[in-house]
Amino acid sequence: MILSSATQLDTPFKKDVFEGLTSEPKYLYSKYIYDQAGDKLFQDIMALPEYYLTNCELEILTLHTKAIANLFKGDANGFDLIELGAGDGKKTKVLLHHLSKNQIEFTYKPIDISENAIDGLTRTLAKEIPEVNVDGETGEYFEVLERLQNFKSRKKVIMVLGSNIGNLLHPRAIQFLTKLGETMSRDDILFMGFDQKKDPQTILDAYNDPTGVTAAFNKNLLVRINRELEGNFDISKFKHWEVYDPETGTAKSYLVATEAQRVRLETLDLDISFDAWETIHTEISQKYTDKIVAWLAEASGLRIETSFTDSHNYYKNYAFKKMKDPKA
Ligand code: AVJ
Repeated sequence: MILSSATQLDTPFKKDVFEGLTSEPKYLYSKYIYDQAGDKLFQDIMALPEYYLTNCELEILTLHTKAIANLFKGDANGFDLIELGAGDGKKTKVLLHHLSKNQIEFTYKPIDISENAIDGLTRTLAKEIPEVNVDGETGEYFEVLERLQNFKSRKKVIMVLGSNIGNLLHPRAIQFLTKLGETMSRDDILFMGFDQKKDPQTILDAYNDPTGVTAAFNKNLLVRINRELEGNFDISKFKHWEVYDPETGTAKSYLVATEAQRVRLETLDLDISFDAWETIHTEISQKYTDKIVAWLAEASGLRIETSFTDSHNYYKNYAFKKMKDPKA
């Protein structure tokens, strides 16, 4: 595993893949699943009967549209609605419809890592709810945080749906929430979805569907590496594996090598060897309780203003505000 001097790790993707596949144990970051094929596979996941998260959050936004809109709406100046990881905006549209029907003044600013997603969302919104002011942008969570500082002239609502925060281990989640809090003024709201602890079987099933959509989603990491880094992963020699720890609430995804093998990544001039049954850890999807969310909030200088849940209590959306007087 010697990197020739000619090989440049000149993009975050190259650097992260190199580091992840030369580490022990091996890992890859789940954010790299989302290229064009990955976006499509995630759409397919959201349509799976086992993947309850999307429907639960849609139910919450539908049942509580009015209360949520009232929480969001500012004074006569209106507000900016900034959504991180907007995706196809299916759930958000419920809110957007209500806000525009009630002539509440706001601008919708969807931000997503996928340019694809933003282009698609902007197009469908122009058709479906043309009254809404849309100003989309592409970018990653942590890099977008800087730009949020610029929204200070009126109330802002930062929205992160889909339990996307679940991809972060607690220390990183606190870092993320703290940074979000630093961009917030007193009346601003952070509105976030957190998937809740529940029957462990329900959670395992959601990440291990019998039709193999989730497996294909996970394996898309290898497909992408093959395409973008001239790799020769034999996808059929890796198996999707999911575990869930009901104590910590952490679901973890792996790709497991079903036999010993070598893989070459031409672009990185890198040869990687796998023992039989060696793992690549690819994703965590954290599950929460009120207690854990309250702890995360407190550690981040935020407080829970209110929360909304679905009819099964599977999922919760929390509205946070800045803590009144941190450290008092
Ligand atoms: C989009 C990160 C919330 O972790 O539930 C779905 C991604 N991974 N199935 C999740 C995902 C496997 C999803 N998030």
